[in-house]
Amino acid sequence: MTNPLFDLSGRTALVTGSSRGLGRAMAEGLAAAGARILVNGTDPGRVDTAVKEMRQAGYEAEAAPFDVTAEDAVARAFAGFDAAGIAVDILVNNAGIQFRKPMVELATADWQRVIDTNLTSAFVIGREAAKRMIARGHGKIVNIGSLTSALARATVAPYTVAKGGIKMLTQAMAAEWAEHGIQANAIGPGYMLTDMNQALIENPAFDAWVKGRTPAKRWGKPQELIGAAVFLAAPASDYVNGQIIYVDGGMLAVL
Ligand code: GCO
Repeated sequence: MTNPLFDLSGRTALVTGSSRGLGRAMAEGLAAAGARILVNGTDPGRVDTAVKEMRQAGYEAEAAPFDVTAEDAVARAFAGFDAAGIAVDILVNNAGIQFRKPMVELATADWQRVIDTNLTSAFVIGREAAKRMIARGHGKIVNIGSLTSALARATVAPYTVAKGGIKMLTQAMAAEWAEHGIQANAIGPGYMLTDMNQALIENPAFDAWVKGRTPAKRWGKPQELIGAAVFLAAPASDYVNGQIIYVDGGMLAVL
């Protein structure tokens, strides 16, 4: 029997960047809790494959391919949801890229691309979702931050600034939208086993540093974000707002 506090049946979740990686893992976790998933990514083929695989697993999934950095594409996507009678009850702002380079060598265009993808998109999509959630009197927004929402690491400045911004955007969303029945919160993943981190995973020195610096002495698995994602998407978190839950093996808890 499903605990109604964690039951997402009848709810629709838009998970940006959910054709692979952390987004895909969270999308499948939300689907297993009963949600219908709008699978997003910039590559329609990859999105269609993810939808097919999720349906084969017995989940409810629809394709929602659009570029999260293109404001007109976001507007068209939400107009399409409206026209199809699809209410986005849960928004997971997960889409993100990484770009590692020392700041003195970093082109402004590369800085801007990371900020646009990892931070501004969460504002633009959050605004479109919130307009509709306010009208309905309820909604859940889960922004995906990072350890770098709290601490900086050299050579990933734009990512760090964007993820620090995600933490404060989450608090700003809570400030303006909590009274409308919207709970806006964030998840801060630790060092996770993802394609984005493959170069770090394969680097023996970095791998040793992560395992030494993390109290759990290991990298995290994408599926280990599902618990926090379902909690923040479900009725169980109806009085939680503006918070960030770090799923990091304890890294931020210790020196
Ligand atoms: C890096 C990594 C990190 C992790 C994650 C940590 O280069 O340091 O990509 O940014 O991906 O965000 O929380």
